[in-house]
Order: sequence, then structure tokens, then C-alpha cells
Amino acid sequence: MSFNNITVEEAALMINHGDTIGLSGFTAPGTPKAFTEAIAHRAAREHEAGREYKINLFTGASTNRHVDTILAENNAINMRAPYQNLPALRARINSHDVHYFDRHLSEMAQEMRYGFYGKMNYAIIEAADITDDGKVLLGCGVGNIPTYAMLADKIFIEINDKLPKKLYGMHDVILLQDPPYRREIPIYAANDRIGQPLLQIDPKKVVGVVHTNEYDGVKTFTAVDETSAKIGANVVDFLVGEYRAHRLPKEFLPLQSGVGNVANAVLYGLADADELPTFMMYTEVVQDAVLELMKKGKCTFASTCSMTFSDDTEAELFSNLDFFHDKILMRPAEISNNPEVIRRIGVIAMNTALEADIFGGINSTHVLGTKMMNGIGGSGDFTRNAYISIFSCPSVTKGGLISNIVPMVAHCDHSEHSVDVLVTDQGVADLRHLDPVERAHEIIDKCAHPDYRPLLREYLKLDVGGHTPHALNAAFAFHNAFNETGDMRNADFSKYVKR
Ligand code: 0RQ
Repeated sequence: MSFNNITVEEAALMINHGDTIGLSGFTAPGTPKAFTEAIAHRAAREHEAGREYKINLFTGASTNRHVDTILAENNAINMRAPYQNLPALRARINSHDVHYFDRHLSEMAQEMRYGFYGKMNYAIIEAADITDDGKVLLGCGVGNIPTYAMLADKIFIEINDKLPKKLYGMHDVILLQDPPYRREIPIYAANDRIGQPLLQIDPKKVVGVVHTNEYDGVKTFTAVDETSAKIGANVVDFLVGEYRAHRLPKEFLPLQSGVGNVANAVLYGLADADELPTFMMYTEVVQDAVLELMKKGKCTFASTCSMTFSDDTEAELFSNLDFFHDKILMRPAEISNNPEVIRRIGVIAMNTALEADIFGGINSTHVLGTKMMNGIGGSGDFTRNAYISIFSCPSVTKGGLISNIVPMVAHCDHSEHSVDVLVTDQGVADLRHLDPVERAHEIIDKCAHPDYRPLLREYLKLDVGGHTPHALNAAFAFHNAFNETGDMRNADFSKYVKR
């Protein structure tokens, strides 16, 4: 390789206060691991010397501890987008140390190209390999790197020796043209390939190559707990019912699944759903359960932006790549999450809510309406354009102190217009064709925890009139009760006057 090998410390010295950096990857996989730690250490030294030092950071989605955790711990981030999920950064965001804006993940790259977010100084790319003429074999996540690499003035390559060269062929890299020149995206089935196996960058932009040797560091999932298992079983029952009723085609449709234990439980549940045929996934992340589904022959293909496997599963994948190679294709976020494609191929979207309201509004991002949890991620890309859009959450949280079904969500990420089905451990509320009051009864009866059903019915009885009868002075009584007493069950609707 003719590129300049440098240490991460040397590389970090080239990054100046105020620089804007774009990283490869999507969730932990594909995200650099060594370079950003060196930037964090540089920040610590600069701060000790009394100098300002913060960078602006664009990624594909969430990252790993080498990026968001260590940079946040060293107060080295000024601005961050479009998604995160690690506690150290979350704390900085909620205390306003970091300017964070979360965007639909499918939109980030194009908005960067449109010039909405200014200039990109550097792109850092995790790679399995690079040719002298700048063809990069990416790692286990793509994210927005085709766009960031095109826009950045300079590029660093971080070669990860853990990544097998046999990953060649598992990426589908493409850069979309921008309006008014954009054409249709010719994906008609989840497994259609439209791009290139390697990312072409301008080799003249490469200022240095650094090395690392680490797995992606995704933790193994804890065993599916009772609540997640019930939610998973309810989602599977719903899908089987739809299939029996011929509201899904006999070939079935591609699935999208969010991340987390509930999503994993749903997928494990599908493995045993003998009535359902084999299926493909068109999704943004594949987790451990998908590999199991592939081994069982239930899932035949996954289009994704990243392989978010735990380290053990990643090791298994690498040692058995011949089997999985043609079953997984990693694409840039603007393709994996593309609304046009999702609508065309009829993706069944399954995402998770923090709270849902009785009329079908969903809060996926803000704890009790104010504190940022992670971000909207790709949930909006899929929800808004899905064949069927399913949201799930436990009926209660924190041992019952919090009801996840509330009168009105304290922050609305997905409105009732985009939500077809709500699932909790209690049951399934099918909201299609129901008017707002009918939806409220369906959600209270099927999804709310029994402890909270009488209270939610009392709210509805305030009967303020209108198509969606929210009593605005009482709509946050659950949240207020929690803030004041630590228990939403103390919400008291008797003090609100019935009109
Ligand atoms: O708190 O951490 O103190 O235990 O919130 O809750 O039930 O473990 O939920 O890990 O499945 O995440 C919506 C955040 C759910 C996630 C969200 C507390 C609860 C717990 C976490 P603790 P759970 P999960 C794919 C698609 C948006 C992006 C998305 C998410 C913690 O799914 O970020 O879907 N979604 N992207 O106790 C107060 C409530 C609460 C609450 C839960 N109502 N009020 N606290 N908690 N409900 C991924 C990508 O886009 C890359």
C-alpha cells in the first residue's frame, strides 16, 4: 500500500478545534475504534492547557465506546448528529454540553450534500483493505461514509486487522444523485444489488492510514425476559393472523426490525412460526437473532446498513463467511432506509416506543417529554412508509411506576397517521380503520396495564368533545404525577372539571 502509515497520536494532532468529522459505520460496527480515542486524549491535553478543543461529529447512527463514550467523557464534542445511544454522551446532550440534533437516518447524507450542515474537514473510514487507487473494502457497517468521504477535504483510513478480506462482496455502495437529477432506485426485491462492492474514494485525499485490531464490541444480548417474550409472541400472533386473513401476500413481505431485546424476541419468535413462509429482511441493522434465523433457513436474505452482531456472533460469522456471504448485503443508510424502496417493496416495520398514547401517538425519543434517550433513528423512515407499521413497548416500566400507555405522549415522534398496530405484553391493538375514540378504547383494553386502565378510561370520560378529545389541562396528568410523586398511578382526574 502506498499510503502513509501514521500513529493515531500523529493523526490526532492534525485535527483542530472546530473541525467537522464524518465517520464510517452504523451502530458500533464499521465505526473507527482507535483514532477517535486519540482525539479524546488530545482534547484532554488541550483542556488541561486551558485551550478550547471540541469537534463536530457526524456518523451513520450510534457508534461505539471508542467514539461517543470517550469523546463525551473528555468533553470533546461540540455538535453531534444524527443518532446516539451511549450514557456518557446522553448526559452531555441533556446538560447542553453537546449540541445534538437527531434526524431521520435516511436523510442525513443527502442533507449534508445539500449543504445544510456546512463543510466537512475529515472523514475517518474503518476498512478491511484499501487499494492504491482508493478502492476501500469497508467493515461491518456502512452508514453515510460514501457521502462523507466525497465531501471531506481529507480522509484517514483505519485498517482493522480483525476484518476478513472475505467481506468483499457483502457491500452495495452507491452515491445517489441529488434533485433535480435523482432517478428511481432500482430495488424491486430486498436482495437486488444496485451498487459496487468497494467504496471508491479519491486517493489524493488520504492523509494517513492508522491500524487497529478489535471486534466491534457489541455486547451479547441478555436472555429474553418474560415481558419481551410476551411482546414478541404477540407480534408473531398478529403477523400469523394477517397472513391467514390474506392481508399479507402468500410470499410474505420483507421485515424491518429495530434494535434491542424486544426486537430480538420478535425475531426469535418468528423462527418457530411454522405457518409463516421463509422471508427476507429490508432493515437497517441485523442483530444476533437474524443469524440464527438464517442458520434455520427461516430468513433467506437481509439487506441492512450494518451487521450489529455481538462479538461472539461476529466471530462466528467471520469463521463461517462462506455460508452467510450471499445472505447479507450492507448498504449506505440512504439506501437501507430509503422511503421510496420501503414503500415499493412493502416492508413490515417493527419499532419500539418509549410511550404511546391512547390515540396512537408514539414517543420514541424523549423520556418524560424532555430528556433525550437516543434519537428517532431509522424508525420514522420505516414507519411512515411501511406496508404495516407496528410499534411495541412494555405496558409498564420501572416496576409499574410508569405506564407506557399515557393519555397524551409528552413528545410525539410518530403521529397516529403512521401507526397501524400497537403491541405490549398485554396484547395487540389493531388501529387500522378506527376513529380516535375507538382507537382509545382498543389501546386501553388491549395494551394498557390493568393497573392503569381505569385511570385512562377516566381521562377519556372527561369528554371535552372534538374528534380527538384530548383534555388539554389533564393530558399530562400521568407525567405530572410521576414528577411529583414518583408514581403515575397517583394521577387524579377528579380535579379536572368535566365540561
Ligand atoms: O431505562 O435503562 O434505566 O433501565 O428507558 O427502555 O424498555 O429497555 O427499551 O432498550 O428497547 O429501547 C425507544 C429507547 C427503546 C429504542 C427505545 C426507560 C426504561 C429503560 C430503555 P433503564 P427499554 P429499549 C433501529 C430503529 C428509537 C430509534 C429506533 C429507541 C430505558 O428502541 O431508541 O427505533 N428507538 N430506531 O426503564 C420513562 C417511559 C419509559 C422509560 C422506557 N415511558 N418513561 N422511562 N423507559 N419507557 C435502530 C437505529 O435506528 C439505529
